[in-house]
Amino acid sequence: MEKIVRFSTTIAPKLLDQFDEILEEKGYANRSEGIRDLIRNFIVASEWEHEGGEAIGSLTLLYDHDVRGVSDKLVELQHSHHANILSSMHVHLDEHNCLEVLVIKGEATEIQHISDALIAARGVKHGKLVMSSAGKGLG
Ligand code: NI
Repeated sequence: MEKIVRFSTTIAPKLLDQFDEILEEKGYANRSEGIRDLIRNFIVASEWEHEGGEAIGSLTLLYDHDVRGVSDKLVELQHSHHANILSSMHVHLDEHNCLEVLVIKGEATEIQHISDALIAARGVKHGKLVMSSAGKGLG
């Protein structure tokens, strides 16, 4: 296991109380764990702001398969980016609604571009990209 370091900081008591309340609500065992997650989120956000690095995103799409052409369009878009789309899962939610979750790898701007095109397709009711990390740069 990697060596860990201890550091101290100063913070207004009210801000710390608010932080502790949220940690408790979310079930964190201690402040350190919460701070580590905040720092990792900060690093991942930074990775997405800088071009060139490898990132991972998961895209959730909700669409009505009865809308003419939507299924074909989504398949066509995914095939044209097959090198970036590592995996996809399709769930038939009911008689009309489909849910797809795609795992997309590549440069952040590339993932954003692919996701935007899929979300913008006619018939897609909701789409959300979760911007994550390939993990190598995270401690
Ligand atoms: Ni379906």
